[in-house]
Amino acid sequence: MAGSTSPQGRLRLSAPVATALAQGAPVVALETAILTHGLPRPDNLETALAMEQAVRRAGAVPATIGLVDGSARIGLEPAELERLAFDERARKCATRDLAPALAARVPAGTTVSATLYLAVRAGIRILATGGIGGVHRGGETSLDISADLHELRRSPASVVCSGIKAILDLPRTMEVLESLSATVVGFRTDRLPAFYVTRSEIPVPRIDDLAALAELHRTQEALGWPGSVVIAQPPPAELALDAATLEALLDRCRRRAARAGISGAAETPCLLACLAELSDGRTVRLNHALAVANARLAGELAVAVHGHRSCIPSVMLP
Ligand code: PSU
Ligand code: MN
Repeated sequence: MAGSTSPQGRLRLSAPVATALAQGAPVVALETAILTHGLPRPDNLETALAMEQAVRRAGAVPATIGLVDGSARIGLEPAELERLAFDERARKCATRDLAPALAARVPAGTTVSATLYLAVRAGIRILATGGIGGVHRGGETSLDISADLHELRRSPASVVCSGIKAILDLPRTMEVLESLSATVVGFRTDRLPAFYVTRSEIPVPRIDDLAALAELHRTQEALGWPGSVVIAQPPPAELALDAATLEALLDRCRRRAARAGISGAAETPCLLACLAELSDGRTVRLNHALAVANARLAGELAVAVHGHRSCIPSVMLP
């Protein structure tokens, strides 16, 4: 079956995603800034493919979102995904960059903000990523605050992540999330995970089972809530870093970034790349593992939400 295209051709759904959405089957959106700017090649492609596979294994359909050939793809084809993964020109696209990147027909990986915006417009309400953006350290003066936070206020979805990236200012990020009325919960944890670190000091409401997550998702939908729920799952403990080790590495990376004059949208990719180098690739393995685990949980959540909606008695299902 062919995919579907919006009248202006700007939003293109792949055939599997279009079919799944038409049938009301579970679908999970996946972002691609992690592919173009978060991980080194070729691990980036491996991670993106493994995330898709994890969603499929959970029984849902992955919709990896990115910009290719002047349109926003909701469900990149494998060849497009590969092209994006190795394209040196690929931009990092947040919400405000969507129209300029599409108009100029430049390839781009979409951040959580742009992915969330596109996913919700396509009718997808569950998204998985590694870690969301937030208030950068020093953000109280630089005002470098990720557009992810604002999009979490305005696009309704459940966003499965490993909390907020540890390179950021976590307490201030939580304050902004509260001001923006974005709901945050911990999956099997009562402390906010910090991406490379399993837990921070910051308390979060704890949810222990999938059925309760699905109920929360449905309740936000029933309220007509305009924003998202952030579901924070700790990264796999066997690969996670302890907070002190991370801070020591980060200190060196920050000094390096400052010397190179790097700030703004380039800061997150630069710090992630530096941490990968100084940790001998451990953060890359960790990022891969946590992203895949989040994709799996998002897939399971999509199936749980969908299963509940079905009006077919379960005894009649094969
Ligand atoms: N998760 C990862 N790696 C990443 C990102 C998330 O494991 O690179 C990306 C997401 O796309 C997120 C972005 O939206 O980093 C935040 O960038 P900034 O701080 O510039 O808003
Ligand atoms: Mn920024």
